Amino acid sequence: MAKEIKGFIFDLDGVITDTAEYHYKSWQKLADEEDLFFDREVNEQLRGVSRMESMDIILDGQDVSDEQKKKWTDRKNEYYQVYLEEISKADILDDMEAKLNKLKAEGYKLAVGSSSRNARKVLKNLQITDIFDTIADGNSVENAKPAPDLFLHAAENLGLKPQECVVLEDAESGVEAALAANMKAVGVGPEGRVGKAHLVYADVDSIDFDEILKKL
Ligand code: B16
Ligand code: MG
Repeated sequence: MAKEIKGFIFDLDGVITDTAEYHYKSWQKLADEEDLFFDREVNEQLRGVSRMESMDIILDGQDVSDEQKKKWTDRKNEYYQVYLEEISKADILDDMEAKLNKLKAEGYKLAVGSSSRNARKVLKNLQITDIFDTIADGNSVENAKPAPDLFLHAAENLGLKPQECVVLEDAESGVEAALAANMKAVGVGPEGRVGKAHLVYADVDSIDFDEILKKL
C-alpha cells in the first residue's frame, strides 16, 4: 500500500545518469591492451555488477592471479576516472533532478544505492549530492548486489523499514537485491532484464512517481 512508502533508494548508473558508456570504454581499453575478449555483449553483463566481479566475468574462467586482477581493475578505474572528469549537471538523465526535488519536497527520504566506489564523485560532478539523505555505495558493504546488503544499509541510514522503501534499478542484479531486501522494486529497462520488478518502466523519462505511489 502506498501509505507505507516513506523513502526511495536510487541506483546511480542507469537510473540517475549513464556512466555505463564510460565503464564500457574503460574496460575496452584495458581488454585491448591485455588481449582479453570484450565486446558490447559482455559489457551488458556488467550492468550493476561490482568492479572485481566485472573483471571475473570478462576473464570468463581464465586463470589469473589475484594480484594481476587487482592491477588490471586499478588500471581500468584510472581510465574511468579520466572520463568522470567530463561529467556535469548536463549528464543527469531526463528530468530526474526535478523528480528528486519533488519527492523531497513531499517529505520522502531519498538515498543512493550504487555498486560504484566512484558514486560520490559522480554525484558531486552532477551537483546533486545534497538532495540525498544518505549515500550507500561500493564502499559501504562487503556483499555486492544481488545481495540485499547495500539496500538494507541505505534503509537503515534513512531510519526506515525495508517495506517502507522503493528501489529504482536498471540491472537484473539490482532488482534481485531489492526483492531479497523485501523492498518494492521498480525496474528501468526492458522486461527481459528487469521484469522481476513489481513495476517496470522502459526508460527513465517514463518513470511516474504518482503511479508508483498508487500501485505499490
Ligand atoms: P566502480 P550502479 C555500477 O553502478 C555500474 O553499473 C557497474 O557497471 C560498475 O561495474 C559498478 O557500478 C562498479 O563501479 O568501478 O566505479 O566501483 O549501477 O550500481 O550505480
Ligand atoms: Mg545501475
